[in-house]
Amino acid sequence: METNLQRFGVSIDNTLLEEFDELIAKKGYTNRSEAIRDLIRDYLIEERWRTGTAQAVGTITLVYNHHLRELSDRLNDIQHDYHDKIVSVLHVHLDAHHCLEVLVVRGDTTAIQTIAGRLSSVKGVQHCKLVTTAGGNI
Ligand code: NI
Repeated sequence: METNLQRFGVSIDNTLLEEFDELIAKKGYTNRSEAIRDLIRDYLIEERWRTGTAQAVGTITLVYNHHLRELSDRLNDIQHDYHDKIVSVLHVHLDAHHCLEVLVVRGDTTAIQTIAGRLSSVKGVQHCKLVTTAGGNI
């Protein structure tokens, strides 16, 4: 066993463990340890985001109707306000009316959440989803 690994025992209700085992099997885990490690990582990342102190990376996905008056300009203005946090933007013309944009964002979690909040609140944005990760430091 590697020296930086620790083993610990967990007491858990039978039913809960059975459900957990079924779920992780469906997801393709071959053992509980890896599933539990992933859960702990997710929990830690979520907490870093919640407290707003961490540096992180993420994506913001937007879907909007580009025919709405001034909508594209509003979204563009907001993105320029955060030019130092937005690493890259992918724009896809979904059909004759709708656009999809994926923004790769990097910075402190508070700023990233503010960007997503401002973009999602623009009238005419049909969907806005922030996906966050820890930027390789977990
Ligand atoms: Ni477009």
